[in-house]
Amino acid sequence: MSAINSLRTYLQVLESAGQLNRVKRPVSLEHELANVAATFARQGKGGVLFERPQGSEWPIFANGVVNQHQAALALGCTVAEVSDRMGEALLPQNGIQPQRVEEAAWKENVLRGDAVDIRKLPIPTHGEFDGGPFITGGVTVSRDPVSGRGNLSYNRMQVLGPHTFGFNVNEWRHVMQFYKVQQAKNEPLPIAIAIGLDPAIMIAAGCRTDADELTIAGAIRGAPVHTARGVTTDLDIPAEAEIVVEGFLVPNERRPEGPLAEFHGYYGEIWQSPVFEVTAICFRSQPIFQTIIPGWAEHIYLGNVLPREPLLLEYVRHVSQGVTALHIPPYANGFMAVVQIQKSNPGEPKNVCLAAFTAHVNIRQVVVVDPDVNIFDPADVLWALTNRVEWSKDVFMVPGAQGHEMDPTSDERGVQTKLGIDATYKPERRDYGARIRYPEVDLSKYV
Ligand SMILES: Cc1cc2nc3c(=O)[nH]c(=O)nc-3n(C[C@H](O)[C@H](O)[C@H](O)COP(=O)(O)O)c2cc1C
Ligand SMILES: [Mn+2]
Repeated sequence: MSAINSLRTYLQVLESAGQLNRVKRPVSLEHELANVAATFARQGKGGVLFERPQGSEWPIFANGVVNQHQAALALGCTVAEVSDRMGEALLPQNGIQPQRVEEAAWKENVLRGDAVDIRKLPIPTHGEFDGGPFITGGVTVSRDPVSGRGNLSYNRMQVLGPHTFGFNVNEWRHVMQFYKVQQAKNEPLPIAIAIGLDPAIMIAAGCRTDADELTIAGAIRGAPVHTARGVTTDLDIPAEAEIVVEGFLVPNERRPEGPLAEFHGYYGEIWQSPVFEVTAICFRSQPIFQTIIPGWAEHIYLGNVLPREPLLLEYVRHVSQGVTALHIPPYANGFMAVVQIQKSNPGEPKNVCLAAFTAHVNIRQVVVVDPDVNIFDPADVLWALTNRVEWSKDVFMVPGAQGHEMDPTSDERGVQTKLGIDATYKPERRDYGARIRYPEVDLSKYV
């Protein structure tokens, strides 16, 4: 069973691992906070707790999972085990059902009716061209009106008024399916937004499954997630959340919402989105608000890295017994995979590329490397690309293949060229002997 069962216990774990940075000086919610968090992420320094965001009594946490070290801490495993741990957590038979409890700290403070004003929440405006303040790090809790099962998802929410959000939801999402069922009856869809959560729930909410994503969170924790009934909805909401915003999606109404920094690295368009009317804001005393920097490392980790590596692993292992590790690097927005293999045949790396292309539509570039290359280090991957690829022989393309419609290199229907690169060493071409290695040492012993 994991020692982490709340945001607060996770912060302790991050702090003891040197992956929590406390920012004590006042920081503006408008762009500055996002710029600081994005810089910490880019420099590999992990989580940030803004202790004094301007105009807010509540601290704000950003960068829950922005690097492989944090992913390992969140999943309770080593850096190399992350994709296998996720694979286990995603197996339906390993799911652990949530457990309902009476008490929840967020019931300590409840604002309803005229007391509701979402503009008082410390919601940052992140990207330079974002349309305004957006909740990006809240997890949507909903329920299938037909089967009654629970559901978690991420939906960005733009502040449109004192108790109104624009609520982004793509056509093929479960939440959209539930919304349409209610809309046909002209009835609202109750939802609750849980903010300030442990990483098991954050990771589970980014996964696609037909079950309640809380069962995946349970599998990651090795224990059931406790939930409590909402105060104005009958939804089962994670009891350890710092803040809960309850309400409903209005049937048959759409309003413009956007733009926002998107996962592919550009700003999206303005969408005509459902409207979320808030009926209650609940929070524990001195709560911690949480945000995800949109279009940056955590967004990609939760949406495109952790949920997808297991399926890719399954496909590449199917064609090669020699696969030793795999990573979808967050810096490539989920469009690339790096596969490490101990090859036994010179043609094997190319088969591995083909398998990765077909495992997930988003995968456009695959780089295959040897076991001596650190797939989590972009510099080492570039080293292999530079020193082990003969470009006229080791690269192949699949033009006219299907990719993601929002991939910046594909056309409007997602048609694009996939690229496979065998960046393994070819001793049959030329013998170089050993690669230079200076083993890494613990620098704290020397400085
Ligand atoms: C940080 C983050 C933000 C996301 N924002 C949205 C969003 O605004 N709209 C949307 O439809 N999907 C968004 N997604 C993707 C879905 O939330 C996610 O794929 C989820 O699994 C969908 O669950 P569902 O099918 O159960 O509704 C986001 C994912 C992440 C990780
Ligand atoms: Mn779902």
